[in-house]
Amino acid sequence: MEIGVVGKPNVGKSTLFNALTLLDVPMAPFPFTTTSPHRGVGAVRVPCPHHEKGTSCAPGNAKCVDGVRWVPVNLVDVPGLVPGAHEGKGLGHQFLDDLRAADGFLQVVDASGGTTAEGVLADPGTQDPSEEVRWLEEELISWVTGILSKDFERNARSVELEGAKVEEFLQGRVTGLSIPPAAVLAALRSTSLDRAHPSAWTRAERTELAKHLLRAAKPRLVAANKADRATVDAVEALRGAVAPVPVAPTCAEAELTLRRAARAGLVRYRPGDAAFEVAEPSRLNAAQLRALDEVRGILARWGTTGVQAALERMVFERLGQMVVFPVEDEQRWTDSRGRVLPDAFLLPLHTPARAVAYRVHSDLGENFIRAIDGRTHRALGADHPLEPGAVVRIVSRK
Ligand SMILES: Nc1nc2c(ncn2[C@@H]2O[C@H](COP(=O)(O)OP(=O)(O)OP(=O)(O)O)[C@@H](O)[C@H]2O)c(=O)[nH]1
Ligand SMILES: [Mg+2]
Repeated sequence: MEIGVVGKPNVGKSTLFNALTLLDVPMAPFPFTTTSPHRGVGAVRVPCPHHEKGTSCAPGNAKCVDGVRWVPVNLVDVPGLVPGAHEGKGLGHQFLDDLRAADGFLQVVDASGGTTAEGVLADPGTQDPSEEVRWLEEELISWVTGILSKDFERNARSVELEGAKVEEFLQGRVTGLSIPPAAVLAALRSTSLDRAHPSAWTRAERTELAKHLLRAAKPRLVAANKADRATVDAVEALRGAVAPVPVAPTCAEAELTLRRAARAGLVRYRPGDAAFEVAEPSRLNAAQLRALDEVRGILARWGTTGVQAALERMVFERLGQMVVFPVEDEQRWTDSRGRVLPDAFLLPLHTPARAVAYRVHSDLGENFIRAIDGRTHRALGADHPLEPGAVVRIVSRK
């Protein structure tokens, strides 16, 4: 699972990325601060089932804090895109190829309307953030159209000659874009393309197909950032204008301030919290206290900074993921070394038991016999869909 953080320049993509990953990639109030993609790891929260066993857990991959598991999610921060990027404007869109593996896009916009399409600061309220949601989709479409179209006619003709299936041909074209076969079929069905004659498809028709491919396979969520400078009405207007793409207000700068202060032990704050406490006021200077006061005002107005919530909506709502806890002992919920609930994996909702086994280890998938539900102790067959929060043992040959 990987999420691409995308958008026009200077809207706060890197700030949001740094807040989520606690990395330190450059941020600045001008466009094209980021010139190449950065990868990092954020985390989403789920309740840890360890309390059901009346014991604590021993997490390997996903830390547990106060009964909450923080499950890792990969993130990619890319340079800003400008309208016309596919024609080489701004930094072009070559770097989008680093988003091939992304399962969805978190688009950061300046909800305060204070950044031009090219990322230059302007007076708040003078720019319309819904515009960038529209044209960013167009840039993504032309990127996918380009990938789809390479040597298209010649290849399409040989598909026709060989009588091969057009959906398999298309799947081959978009391998590496991590678009599942079901999405290719769904996209094809949404168009009225003549499946028997792909070589006759025009560029416009391939563009239409790319649009449906993106809609079927790459869900988007808009982070209405710089919400500290935006009005609730502006965020609502944006929501209305970009529906059905959902909008989540965020204050990336405030979240970054809080997470860094918490890491330094200056405040007590967990991402997603509606409040924080200053741990040691004497260690803070006047400027830091002022900054924290400002953050307090933002929390009072918006509830939270919205950053953690935006990531979680993306992962759970848009990408339809759930968390499963594989164990080796279904009674004690331990691995072979006696560690309680060592792993927490993100998987698509209702993933069948055997696919969960494959995710743990390909050997377990290949030699799958059955799974055992850690709560009911019932045996589950290969196709049995798992529920969010499932604790499950995989039984395999050897
Ligand atoms: N007021 C306000 N400013 C923010 C917020 N988030 C980021 N900024 C500021 O916006 C400016 C741009 O932030 P970056 O994170 O560098 O933006 P970017 O989208 O990565 O920019 P490029 O890499 O140039 O495309 C910086 O001055 C940030 O401090 C926010 O929530 N509120
Ligand atoms: Mg950046």
